[in-house]
Amino acid sequence: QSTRNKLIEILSNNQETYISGQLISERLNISRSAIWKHMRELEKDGYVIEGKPKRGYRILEFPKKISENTLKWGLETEWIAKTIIHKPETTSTQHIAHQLAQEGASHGTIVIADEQTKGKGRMNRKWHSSKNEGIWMSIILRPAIPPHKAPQLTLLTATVLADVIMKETNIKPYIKWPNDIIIHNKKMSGILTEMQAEQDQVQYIIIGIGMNVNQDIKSLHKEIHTKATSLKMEADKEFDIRYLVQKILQQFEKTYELYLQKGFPVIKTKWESYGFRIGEKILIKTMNHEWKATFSGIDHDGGLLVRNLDDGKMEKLYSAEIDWFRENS
Ligand code: BTX
Repeated sequence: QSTRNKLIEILSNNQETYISGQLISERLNISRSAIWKHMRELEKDGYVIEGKPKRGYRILEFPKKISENTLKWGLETEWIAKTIIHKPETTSTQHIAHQLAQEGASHGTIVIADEQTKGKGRMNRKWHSSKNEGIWMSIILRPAIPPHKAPQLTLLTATVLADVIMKETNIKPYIKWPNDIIIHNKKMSGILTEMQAEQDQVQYIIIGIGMNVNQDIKSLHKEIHTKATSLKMEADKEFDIRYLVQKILQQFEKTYELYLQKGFPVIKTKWESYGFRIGEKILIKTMNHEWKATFSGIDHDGGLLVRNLDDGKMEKLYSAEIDWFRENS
């Protein structure tokens, strides 16, 4: 751990009181003038530090910038994000998370980037992840659930994101099965769940969360101009990404605990309260098939329930793309 990080840690642990230069100097084994230089460096990075003669130093404000330290400041979680890997730029946080998970990273480890150069969506689609304008984060989980239940965690995550968006913006988001968060018919957020499993046991699951936060219509990539939106575009103000990440992590931990205790039904109810176009006609696409049906909701295990328009039969699907007819939109 660098001197700088140790210094931030000492200051963070003393939020209410001043900590004397003397004490810092002893703990870090550096001179008083070195401390003073470190403090100036921290201020350049956006920390607001108060220094009082005879009393010492304390942090008044953390920078809005994302870093391991700023994310941990004030984060109220028991197990999630105890380990944070932050990258200013990376190909995909999913890549890094897979590597870390294979090397044994613990349950709750998160990987977060300011920018992704090869952000990915499902089925090798691209996920545009512009610099400092969104949340590009992967969560490593080691849940004691059978592999077939993994998709439930995607639905769970969608309710977490929807809850946070609703709370912070007062705008009601919708969830498009299985993994899109939609506002005013445009995609605001996507979830990519990837799993490593052996027969009956999940080794690890990586939940990738992408959320557009501070993009303007101009900074949205031209490929998604017409079909994507951001929190800023919807709410007409900038959001503090660090704060939002903390809210998501806290809500995720709470919801995950609830899910382990009570099972999927609680998630299902919540999901359906945000469920997009339940009761309406939808177009369903699988690898080699396309048909029309009525969207009836999700089943107790998270499967998509649809009533076939041709024969009226109820069907349950676990992987498919859904869309709607032009006449509905
Ligand atoms: P998806 O396959 O449902 O959506 C991908 C599609 O969404 C693209 O084909 C494109 O049309 C559209 N799209 C691409 N970028 C954006 C964007 N920024 N906003 C809105 N629409 C977009 C969704 O896959 C899952 C996305 C997960 C992204 C996270 S970010 C952290 C983690 N790392 C990583 O590489 N992926 C995940």
